[in-house]
Amino acid sequence: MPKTIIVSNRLPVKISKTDDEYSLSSSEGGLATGLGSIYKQDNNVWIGWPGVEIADQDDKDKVSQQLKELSLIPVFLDQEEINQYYEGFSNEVLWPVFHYYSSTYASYKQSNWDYYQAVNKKFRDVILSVAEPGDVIWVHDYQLLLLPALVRHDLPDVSIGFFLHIPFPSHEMFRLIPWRSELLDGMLGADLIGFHTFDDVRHFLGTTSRILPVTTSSNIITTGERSIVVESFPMGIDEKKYASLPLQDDVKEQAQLIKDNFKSTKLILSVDRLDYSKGILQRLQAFELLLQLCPECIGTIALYMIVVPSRDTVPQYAHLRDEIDKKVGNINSIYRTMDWSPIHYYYRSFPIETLSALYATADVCLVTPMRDGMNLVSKEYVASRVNNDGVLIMSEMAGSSKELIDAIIVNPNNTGEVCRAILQAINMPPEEQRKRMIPMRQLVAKFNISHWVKIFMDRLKEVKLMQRSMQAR
Ligand code: GDG
Repeated sequence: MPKTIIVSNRLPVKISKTDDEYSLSSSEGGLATGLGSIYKQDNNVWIGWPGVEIADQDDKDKVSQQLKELSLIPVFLDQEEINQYYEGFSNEVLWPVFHYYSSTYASYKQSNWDYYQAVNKKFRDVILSVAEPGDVIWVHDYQLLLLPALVRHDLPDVSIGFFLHIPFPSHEMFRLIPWRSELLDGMLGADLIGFHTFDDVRHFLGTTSRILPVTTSSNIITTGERSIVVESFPMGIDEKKYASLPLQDDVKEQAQLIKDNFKSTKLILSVDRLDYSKGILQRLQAFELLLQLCPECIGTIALYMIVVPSRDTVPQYAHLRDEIDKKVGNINSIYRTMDWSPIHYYYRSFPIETLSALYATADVCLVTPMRDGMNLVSKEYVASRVNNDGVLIMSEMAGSSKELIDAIIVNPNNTGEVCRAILQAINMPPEEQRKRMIPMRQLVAKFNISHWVKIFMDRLKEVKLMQRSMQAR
C-alpha cells in the first residue's frame, strides 16, 4: 500500500537526555498538529533531524527505535553539519536573502554550500531507504530546497510536493545567490510547489523563468518532459485549540491574574522568535514615539513583549538581543513611574496556557514584522478572542495580512503610522472591535490547519493525475 512521507529539517519531537536514557516528547507546534492526521496513519512516516547531536551508534539505534514507535525516522547530523548546512547556509544565506536582508546578513561561503548539498543528499538517502514508487512525499521548507530533484532522480514516478514556509523573494534578490540555478533546479523536482501567498508564487514564477531555460504558462512551469504546478496555500492554525484554551480553568486563572496586574492599563502584546525579520527594534521605536507624543498614555498603556530565544549563538542574533535589551532599558528608565512600567519584556518562551491567557487578555496584539512568510501569532490571537473583542495591528509585509484584512494594516517601516495605529487601537470602540474581529475569526476557523493539509494533499493528487494523463497522450 502506497504511503505518505513527510520530510522537514526538524522532527516534531523534543528529545532530552538524562543519564544514559533519551526521553522523547511530541512537539505541540502547528505543523505537527496539522500533519499528525497524516504521518500517524497506516504506514506513513515523518523524516527529519531529531534536534540533538547523537554520536554513539548504540544511542542512535536506541533513539531510532523509540522514534519508530511514533512513526518518525531520524536523519542524524553531526555538529559540523549543523554549523554549515543549517546555521551557515540555511540561516546565513537563504533566510536573509529570502527576507530581503541580503546586504546586511548574507554570507556566501563555498563550504556552507558544500555541506548544504551533502546534507540534502543525506536526507535523500534516508528517504530512499523507505520510499517506494507509488508513494507521496511532502518536503517542507528552505533547508531542503535541493531534495525534490534529488529524490526525483532515483524515483522518477513518485509524487513530490514542496512547501516553502518563508517568503520567496523577487528575482532581484534571489539572483544574488551564487548557487541560484541549482536551488531552483532542486525545487523543480517537485510536482507541486506551494507558498503562503500569491506574491510568493509570482516571484517564484518570474525568477524561475529568468534564471532557468523553462517555459511558464499561467502557474505551470514546463521543463523538458515535466510540468510543475505552483500555487499559494495560506497556512492555518489549530483554531479549535486556541479557541478552547481560554475556557480552561487554569488559563482563566492566569488571565485573571494578568487582568488584576494591569487594572486600568491597556495591554499591548507582541510575541516573536528573536529575529531581525520580526521588526522588534522598529516596533520599540514606534512605542517610544507614542510615549513621547501622548502624555495620557503614561501610566495607562503597557507593552507586554515576549521574545523567544532563537539562534542566539549566531553573532548577529546575539547583537540583536543586546540591542533590544538596551532599547527596552532605555525606554523603561525614561518613562517608568513608581507604580508603572511601559514595557514588560521577557526573553524566554512560555507554556501554551500562559500564551493563551495573554492572547485572551491583551487589548491589542501588535504584529509588525519587516517580512514574514505567514505569521501564525496573528491568527492565534484572533482565534483566542472568544468574546469577539480586541484589536490586531498587522504589518502588510506578513503573509497573514492578505487574509486578516480587518486588522489595522501598517507599514512597519513607518514609525509614525505604527504609532498612530496603536493610538487608534487603544481607543477603538467595542462595536468596531467586534465588526473587525468577527470576520477574522470566521476566516481563521474555516481555513484552519486541517483544511490547509487537505487542500495541499488533494491538489498534489490532482496534479499527479494530470501529469500521468499528459504523459499517456
Ligand atoms: C515560520 C515563518 C510562518 C511563540 N512564543 C511562544 C510560542 N510561540 C509559537 C507561536 C507560533 C510560533 O511560535 C511562531 O510562528 P510564526 O508563524 O509567528 O513564526 P516563525 O517561527 O518564524 O515561523 C512564518 C511559519 O513558519 C509557518 O509556516 O508563519 O512566517 O517564519 O505558533 O504560538 N509557543 C509557546 N510559548 C511561547 O512563548 N508555547
